[in-house]
Amino acid sequence: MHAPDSSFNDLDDGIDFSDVQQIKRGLIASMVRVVGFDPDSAGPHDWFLALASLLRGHLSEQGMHTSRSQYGKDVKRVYYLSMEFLTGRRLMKHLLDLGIEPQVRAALTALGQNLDVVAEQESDAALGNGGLGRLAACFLDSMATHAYPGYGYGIRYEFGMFSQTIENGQQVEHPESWLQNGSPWEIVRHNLNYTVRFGGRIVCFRDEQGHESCRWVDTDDVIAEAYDLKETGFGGSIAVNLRLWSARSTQDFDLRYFNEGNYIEAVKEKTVSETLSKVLYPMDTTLMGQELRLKQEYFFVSASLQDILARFLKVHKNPRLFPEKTAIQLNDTHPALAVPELMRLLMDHCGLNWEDAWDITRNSFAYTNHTLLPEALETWPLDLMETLLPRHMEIIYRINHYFLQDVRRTYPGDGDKVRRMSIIDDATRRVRMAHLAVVGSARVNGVAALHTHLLRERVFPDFDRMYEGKFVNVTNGITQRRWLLQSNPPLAALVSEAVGPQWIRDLDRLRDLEALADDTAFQDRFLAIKRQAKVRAAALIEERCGLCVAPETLFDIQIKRIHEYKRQLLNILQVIARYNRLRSANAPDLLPRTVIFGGKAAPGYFMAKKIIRLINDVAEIINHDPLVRGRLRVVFVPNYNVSTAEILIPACDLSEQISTAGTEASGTGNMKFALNGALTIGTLDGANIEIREEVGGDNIFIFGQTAEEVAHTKANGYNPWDWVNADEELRRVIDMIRDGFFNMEQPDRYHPLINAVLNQGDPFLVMADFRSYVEAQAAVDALYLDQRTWARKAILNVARMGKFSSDRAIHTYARDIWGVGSMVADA
Ligand code: 4GP
Repeated sequence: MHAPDSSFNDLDDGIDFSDVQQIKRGLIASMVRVVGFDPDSAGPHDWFLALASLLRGHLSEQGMHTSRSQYGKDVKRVYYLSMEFLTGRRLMKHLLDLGIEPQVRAALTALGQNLDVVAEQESDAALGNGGLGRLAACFLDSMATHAYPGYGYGIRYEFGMFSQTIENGQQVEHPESWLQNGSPWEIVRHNLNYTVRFGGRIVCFRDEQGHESCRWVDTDDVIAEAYDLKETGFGGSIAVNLRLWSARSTQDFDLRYFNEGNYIEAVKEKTVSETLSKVLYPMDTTLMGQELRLKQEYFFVSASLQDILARFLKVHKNPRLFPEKTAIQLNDTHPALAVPELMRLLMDHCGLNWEDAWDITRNSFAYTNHTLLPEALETWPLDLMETLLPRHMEIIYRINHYFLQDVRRTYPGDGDKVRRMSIIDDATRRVRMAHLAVVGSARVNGVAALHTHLLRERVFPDFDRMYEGKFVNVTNGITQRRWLLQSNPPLAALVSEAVGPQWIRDLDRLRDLEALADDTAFQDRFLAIKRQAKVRAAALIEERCGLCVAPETLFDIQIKRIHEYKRQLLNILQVIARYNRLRSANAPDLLPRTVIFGGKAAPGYFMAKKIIRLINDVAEIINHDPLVRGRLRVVFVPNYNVSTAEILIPACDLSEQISTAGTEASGTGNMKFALNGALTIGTLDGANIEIREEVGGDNIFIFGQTAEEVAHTKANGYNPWDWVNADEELRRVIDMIRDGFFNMEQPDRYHPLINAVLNQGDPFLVMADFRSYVEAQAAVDALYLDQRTWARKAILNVARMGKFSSDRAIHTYARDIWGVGSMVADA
């Protein structure tokens, strides 16, 4: 496959990373040659760059070995197309994967540096909003660890998720460029680029045999340029490539303007094109119909598919083999334009006819849905699509035409069904991207058992009936490498000591911990580690919020995007009720608690921002009230991101997973917390249900209405006031908020919030679940008093988390959806 003299097994300057001296020399060389700084005066950030550059060379080498072996075996590959990859920092991950953390630490120490300080220099790459983006990052890790021939494609946003500060209790957004100081991990490939086209018109002609072919002409073009990041797996021998596209103008200067002396006009075109990869849309689970977003979607889809096809055609001359050698996963509908794009490439570039192209297309894709919220189902206006992507619109019309023929054949005379299932919504004149993705995919999956059930029953019932076996479930998972090994080294070490280190690749091994759940010596060590993590989190809170919190108190944490359905509001109502109890004359002996919130609200999401403010206003009053000192604190940790999660999750006693049943597709934070020995208080929603199945009903606090009950309550004319009026404690809490108890300076501040919840039907049943939530919280208090029993249950939670590894999820995708094998198993 490659010439023998291109072997690179013994590169002259290759470093033996088990040798501290060699690493040290390598670091100095990297500092001098790559960073270009004198090692004598270099600071931690320079050393971070030197170290990252050194590792990048090594990772690139691993990547090349992986790639050669994939070509050599001509394996089936899997491509993960995602608008978001929330990877967080990479340095420590790579060191752990390669197993060289102690050596690198020693080498840096010899150079007068501390690895932890150096690692802190890295910016947190937040190229994603929340769950769906972080899931993508966990999946790359599992694919690399288990040697699946995986490949990620996304966008190299210059500005990722905004950074958040809290000013006067309110969220303020600031642009955050993870690239401000450059990213030493990237391998820049200026010469690997594709043209992505927009606008223009279609010219079609027929040859003598009657074959029609079309050309897309007079387009506005943008260049997509590749930037590669190597994702290591545990053990470090395999690297999966994450290719992110950056937009570059096709023209640097428009010479017409330049010659007229109008310099600014001359570069305008360049600036406009390059905005395509400028910024991540900071909304999760909500639709925003902007043209720029649609362009971003097409931009990354087109570049990725051109690249995928080029790689395939390098080896295979026959495009019909494509589905045998390629599986493409669509992470939500954001990349759904991949369906018409592949059709276009196969027909207009490879010369295939419609039938063959369609056969290949629908056997190559699979689509994961991540949310049931109706407002998140993407649709795009027909006229916008026709203007921006005229060829794709033609293809979509034709896909829809044949598809609806099928529907009519299967259900003769059912015009309603045809209207409901159509990819085009005639009433609103929009394209339904989810329908396109379902029709164009071989498999569609939900991300937890309940979610998949509801997808089939409520969102896509017609499709489910028509396509038997198309809808499947793959419950989400998380990588234990980042969420235990890396983020909680003391607990990871204790676990390894107890059950051996195999859990790092096979999380089911944690099951052996069950035998130690009653062992008091083990419990003591477990509790000591929890306390140590709480001390660390307390330091973070002090630094970010200027607040002192006591590690002896129960740490009750809700960190995730701020969303009405996730019900941070329910949590803060419960906090207020607790505050009232503590202040009453016959205050019960309530356990001291620190209630911690964190999360970002979409910048235009009025209610979510109000909720943040309410939490902060309530915190302000409670934290300054001497009556409750030492018994209740409320903290809102600003700028929640992956790095913050890595510190807070190990410190958690009580994990809040309290969404209205039937709204949270899965959740993955719930898994991370339990893996780190927190007990969950939660509803029977998303993956909580499966967590309960695994850990046992005695080891989790479940409350609230089930998804079925929620539907029933709503169908029977739910009136939130009935619940408020029937519950004196709740009534008082609502009155306090309404009367401005927490915001005397502007007492009506929360009227819109109260009004929206109580007078507009409380769509997320906050009032209906309040009482049962408070009762569950009381059970938490009672149990926490008994530290032995608490520790026992927490240990059992850790022991029973095997199912929630992203390794299990990836093995399932590989087997049931992609039909790909592990390279190791293949060997
Ligand atoms: C999230 C879901 O809200 C969450 O329940 C799920 O665990 C996660 O995807 C991964 O599947 N959805 C999004 C989104 O992040 O933007 O729709």
